[in-house]
Amino acid sequence: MRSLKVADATGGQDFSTWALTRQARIEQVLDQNLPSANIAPQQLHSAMRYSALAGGKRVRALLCYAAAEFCETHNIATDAAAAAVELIHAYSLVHDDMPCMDDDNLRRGKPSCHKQYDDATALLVGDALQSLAFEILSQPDLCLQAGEQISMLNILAKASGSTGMAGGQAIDLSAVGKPLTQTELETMHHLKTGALIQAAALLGAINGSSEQVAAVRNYALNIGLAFQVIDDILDVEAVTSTLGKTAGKDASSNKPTYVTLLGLKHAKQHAAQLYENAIAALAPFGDNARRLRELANFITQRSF
Ligand code: GRG
Repeated sequence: MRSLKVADATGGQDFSTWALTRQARIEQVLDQNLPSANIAPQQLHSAMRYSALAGGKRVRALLCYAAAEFCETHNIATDAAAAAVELIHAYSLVHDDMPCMDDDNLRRGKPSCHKQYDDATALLVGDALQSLAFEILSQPDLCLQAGEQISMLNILAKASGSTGMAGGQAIDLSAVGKPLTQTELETMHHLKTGALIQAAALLGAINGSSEQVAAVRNYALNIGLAFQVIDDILDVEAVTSTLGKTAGKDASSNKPTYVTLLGLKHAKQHAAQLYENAIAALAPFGDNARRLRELANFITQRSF
């Protein structure tokens, strides 16, 4: 896995070490929860593991862990929440790459799921990863109050569904070749990318005070959008080998993006403003919010 390189200016455990530890942890949690490829149906289980393991920056899991540490409540339920969000994310990438959606052959530096296996398997992989996410988060032994656990399930379900990620994807598919206003583009990305990013942070903050939860919500709203603006910029500026997915895909698919709408310079300014908004939301919390700030920095400075 590629490491997240961000200089540590404040002493203590640097961000890279913090992130690598948690990336290794989420990899282990996912590995333990995904069915073995030796169990029938072997091909489906093999394809689920292929799509969900050993790849990706694990930004959503890191957000979940950082928010839990911010609220000083990191526990077994945080691992379950982080895994559930990463599984929903993995499912969305598998389906997004299929010929009926974005039709991409490369994901995380490897052939996308439907290329490595076939379309029917990829469809089932997405379905099964989504179900597994909810299975993990609904386990009865997570040491949570029932109401709290239902709230977590509700957060994840809403963020994934037609008024969240799936709805954003529907708007995205219907927007190809059409000019969108900045407000329309923002609504689409709040749903498609932002909703799950916000859910990741809110699940981590499930035991936080109302002030902490409000700050995390505001932070994640801004950083979720910043994530997408940077994604649009990288699609133009980065190369396929660095991204691990096809660069220049937005332009070749005639998709409206922040770069086509605002131009590269203003898209970068917009990302910087969203980063500032995210940091401002954490202002009252001093060093307790350090990891959230560092993650905001990573998300907006990343090169892949
Ligand atoms: C199919 C319901 C459904 C939804 C798909 C998330 C999504 C919606 C499509 C992915 C297309 C895309 C490239 C969106 C841009 C933002 C994004 C989610 C990028 C990929 O996330 P990263 O960079 O990926 O966190 P890794 O591989 O690091 O996990």
